[in-house]
Amino acid sequence: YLSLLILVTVTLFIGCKSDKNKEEVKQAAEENISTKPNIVVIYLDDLGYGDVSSYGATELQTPNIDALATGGIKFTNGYASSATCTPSRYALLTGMYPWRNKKAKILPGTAPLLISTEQQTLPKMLKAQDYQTAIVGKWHLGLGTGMVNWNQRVSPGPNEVGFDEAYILAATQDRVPTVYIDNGNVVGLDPNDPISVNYKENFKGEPTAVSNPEMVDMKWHHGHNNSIVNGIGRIGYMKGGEAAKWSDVDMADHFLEKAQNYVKTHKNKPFFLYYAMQQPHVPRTPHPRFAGKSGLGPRGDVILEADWCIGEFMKTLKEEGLLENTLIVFSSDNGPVLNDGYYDDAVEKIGKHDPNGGLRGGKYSIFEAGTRVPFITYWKGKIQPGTSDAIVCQMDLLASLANLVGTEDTTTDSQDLLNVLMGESKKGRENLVIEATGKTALRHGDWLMIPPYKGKNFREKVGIEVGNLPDFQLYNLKEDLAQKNNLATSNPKKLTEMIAIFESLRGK
Ligand code: NG6
Ligand code: CA
Repeated sequence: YLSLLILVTVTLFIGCKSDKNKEEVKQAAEENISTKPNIVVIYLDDLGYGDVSSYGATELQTPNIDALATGGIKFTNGYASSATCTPSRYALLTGMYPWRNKKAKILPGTAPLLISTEQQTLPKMLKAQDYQTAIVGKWHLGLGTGMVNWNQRVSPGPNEVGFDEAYILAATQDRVPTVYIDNGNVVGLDPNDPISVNYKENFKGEPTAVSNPEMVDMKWHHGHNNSIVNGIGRIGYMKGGEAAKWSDVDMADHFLEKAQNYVKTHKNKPFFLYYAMQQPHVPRTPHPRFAGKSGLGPRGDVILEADWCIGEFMKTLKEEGLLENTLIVFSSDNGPVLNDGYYDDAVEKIGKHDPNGGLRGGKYSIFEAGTRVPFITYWKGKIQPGTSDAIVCQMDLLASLANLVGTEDTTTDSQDLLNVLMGESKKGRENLVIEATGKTALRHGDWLMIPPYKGKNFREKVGIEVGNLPDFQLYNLKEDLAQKNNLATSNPKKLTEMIAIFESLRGK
């Protein structure tokens, strides 16, 4: 009896103790949840404010992006920093206004790394807080220090500015080199078939879209007539690297798989994943599963494809038990364009779809459609769903996420808007200077002021009004979202106030 009693007591004691341990582990896990969630930035390329059904698209359904919007905060005044890719990505990763860096403009595939290895970056800040960091997808921030040898490890690059892991396409899908780069090394490169890249002149005897139009399946409209890869004329010349060339139609699946694998293999410690998708930038090359599915041509098809990828990615987070412990930020690097250099039916099949969502301009434009983009924060169980009209900018992620993970950043232009991103406050930015191909403008409250600019207002090839007008422009965006009524002469008081703020931020 006695030994039985002892046994029971001991068992009970151990049982209690292990319960207590379990409780402690659970508590620690919960604390971890609130202080160090995983962070995923899902970033599309050229997706417009009106390209998502939760932002008003009716001709196109994006159920997976909508699930983020309806389950999280849908920002209606969310901005990229710029109306083109490189500067927006620069601001997203460094927290700095891109117009402070003269080199922050659309880069060729041979451009040196734009971010200084000394600079503060979002992944560096998170790494210092014990995060694992990775980029999968489009980089377009330059690589190396000039004269890159693509047959050796290419550096400095993403690994040297804060990413532990980097699986990237160097520039854009329409630019050479058309190969994936894994932590600096070209994937699948045959050393007997070295890669050479040149943006000024062709390699002797190599076909181009001009010399060999019969080799081209997707006709070029403007630019995009240099080297031909997979039947598509590209920007820039490339020779060699045959086995390493990517398959355009498989790119979405390829990046998705990399993103899913990263999550699966890094889930035991907090991670930051920058999932930079290539859609719907040109060339629009949907996988055959999506070709023809939108009725809007390849541009619509690749938006459906991107939405599907996001759904699959979210499934992985769920299956791995990470959904309640992951903050997701969804956005786009700049606004929409239909004809960006290829005949791909984007213009012809647009029908009633309005990628601008009622905004004026588009990609390359200082008008709203250039920089105002879908912007969503989602964190299951943590963010209460809602809509916010607070002004937020992608550049603010650095300081906001610093606060989230228990540190701060006061060295950049990034503002700590964590409580706005979490839906706990609607007090966003007071001022924001937006940029478009060298032009800047000021958003302040409901107002937008564009200073006079020389040059053509209408970019004919892409069919977009970029905002160059000889006089000051002043719009009240709350009353006039489409920027139809220039109030610069009728409201001189506001204009003077706006100019003063603009000059104090930008310098005269
Ligand atoms: C432009 C390209 C355009 C696109 C853009 C960059 C031509 C004629 N046009 O110069 O097709 O590649 O650069 O887009 O070459 S971005 O989204 O990466 O900024
Ligand atoms: Ca872009």
